[in-house]
Amino acid sequence: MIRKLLTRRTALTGIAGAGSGLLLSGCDRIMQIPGALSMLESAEFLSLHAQRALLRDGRPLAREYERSEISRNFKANGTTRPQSMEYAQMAMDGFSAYRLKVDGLVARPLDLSLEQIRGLPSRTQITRHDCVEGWSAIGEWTGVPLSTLLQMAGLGNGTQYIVFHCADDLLGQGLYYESIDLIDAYHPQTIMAYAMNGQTLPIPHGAPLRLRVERQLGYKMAKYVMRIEAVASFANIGRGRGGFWEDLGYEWYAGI
Ligand SMILES: Nc1nc2c(c(=O)[nH]1)N[C@H]1C(S)=C(S)[C@@H](COP(=O)(O)O)O[C@H]1N2
Ligand SMILES: [Mo]
Repeated sequence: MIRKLLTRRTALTGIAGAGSGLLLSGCDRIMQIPGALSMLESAEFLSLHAQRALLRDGRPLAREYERSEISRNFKANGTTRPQSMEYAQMAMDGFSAYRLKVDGLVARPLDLSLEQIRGLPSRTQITRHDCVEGWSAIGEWTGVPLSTLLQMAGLGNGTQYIVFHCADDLLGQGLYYESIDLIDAYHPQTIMAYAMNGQTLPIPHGAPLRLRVERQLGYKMAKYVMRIEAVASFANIGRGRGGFWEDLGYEWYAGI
């Protein structure tokens, strides 16, 4: 609501700048309360309010399945082992040197080991993965809710998207990446998974950490995530369409 006010205020200021001046009443008065603007612009503000507002959006959960419905063969698709030396070295040591970075428009950038990530409250869900290529598979995923990480980092006001930077270069087209909006970022089934079907996440499925964003198609679910970045716009990332496949023509919103 306040974000709307801010947007409206910007719009009103714009109109005023164009010569009106008459419309600067209600919203702008709020901005004249000493400290209001700095409070609104503070990094803590969005994490509190975005969370509340987004949790209220009423979007249903994706269907969850029974253990007995888990697919015996869950295809691994796209990259099944990143080629870089850095990744190979981390994998050889059981990812003990892995660090997840959370940065961009955040108050407290994070730099977390797998151990620290596994120590956070977790969520387990059995869901169906649908690939745009026409196959589906049911798997059990355990990980930390993305909302927990975003709360720890304190999203800055102005954040519109969360970007996931991956370790793999696919098809010689550059590093895989993806982005989602804050509604999906705070959705309770959006997790950073480190386990699949009760086992440590296998390399073909994105070890050590991969995104599950259960109301979208498979290509949104970034594997081999190294860095999570809060941004106002993804125009300057990759080729500017919000993801690896999006840059090659797929839809940014891949809802199912
Ligand atoms: N980093 C990375 N993430 C990725 C891909 C990829 O090639 N690299 N492929 C995507 C596609 S198209 C699908 S269907 C799923 C496949 O996940 P899976 O290998 O666990 O089945 O990962 C998605 N995330
Ligand atoms: Mo896919």
